[in-house]
Amino acid sequence: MLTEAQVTQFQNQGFLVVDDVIPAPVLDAVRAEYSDLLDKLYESWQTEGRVPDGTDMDFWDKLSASYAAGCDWFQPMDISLPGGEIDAHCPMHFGPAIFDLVVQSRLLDIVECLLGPEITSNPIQHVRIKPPSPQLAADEVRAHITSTDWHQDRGVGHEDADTTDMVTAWVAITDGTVENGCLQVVPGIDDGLLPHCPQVQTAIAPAHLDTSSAVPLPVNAGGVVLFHPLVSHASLPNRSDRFRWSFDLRYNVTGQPTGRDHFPSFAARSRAAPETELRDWRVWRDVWFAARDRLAAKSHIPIHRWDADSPVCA
Ligand SMILES: O=C(O)CCC(=O)C(=O)O
Ligand SMILES: [Fe+2]
Repeated sequence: MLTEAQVTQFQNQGFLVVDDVIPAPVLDAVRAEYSDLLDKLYESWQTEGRVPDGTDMDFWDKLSASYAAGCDWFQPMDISLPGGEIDAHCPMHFGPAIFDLVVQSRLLDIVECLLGPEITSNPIQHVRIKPPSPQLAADEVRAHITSTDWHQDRGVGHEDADTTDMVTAWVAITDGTVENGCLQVVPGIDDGLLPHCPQVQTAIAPAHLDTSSAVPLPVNAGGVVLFHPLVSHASLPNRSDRFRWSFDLRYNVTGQPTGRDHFPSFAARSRAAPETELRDWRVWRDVWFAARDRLAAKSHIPIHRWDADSPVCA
């Protein structure tokens, strides 16, 4: 639950940091689920002779070794389809522990204070496990791996969701610190959607944002940063010697466009019709894999609306 002061802060500033939201056992279960997943990925890469022997390696060692070997763990660990062409074999991860996080009652209680009691789990959601900067490949540009450029979350969905009541919940799995690349924000809800450009990442067009008032948003593991979809934010680079791990989840008022309606969403909470809430992680997994099959057979649907040739992007 949020206090009135916290709700007011969110409404005025467009963001809010809340400590100690996710219970430790829920976090630990997510860590264990991802560790099992990486063990399996690593084993298959080792069998293919692509990575060194992992016998004495922990989770972080395996992430480092596979990244250095050019083996991609991001997409197999992500809780979404990619924005690019969708392949019928594209890996994703949906399991019981990450589902428990997405529908965590303490998290939904907070979201309910901001959106009301009819809450849909929005499909714009990602895992971000970010290596220390020196480990990054020189050509690494992915916002899920390296630092994230300035953007508004409204800008990463389709136009039909421009008036959707939505909130981003950025959940820290490791502590997020200034050193390891926590988020930063320009406080205040912008009047509207700023122009974005599909350059290295989809980011606010050059000279359309003054970042001089930007503030970093450190938060401990288990804490959550909440964002209004029109607040401008980015992440700092990871200058520490450890990985930084977060999930960004989004929720919107049920019945409104999600901004990626070709991806699956589900009722996470409904006070009016509790029987419509999704409670089984296997159904969640199955709808995503069914969406993959359906989308792989169709022509590509771009996830962003922005045009690199637009004059603001010059
Ligand atoms: O974690 C990051 O680097 C960026 C996250 C973000 O932009 C978001 O949660 O909306
Ligand atoms: Fe964002």
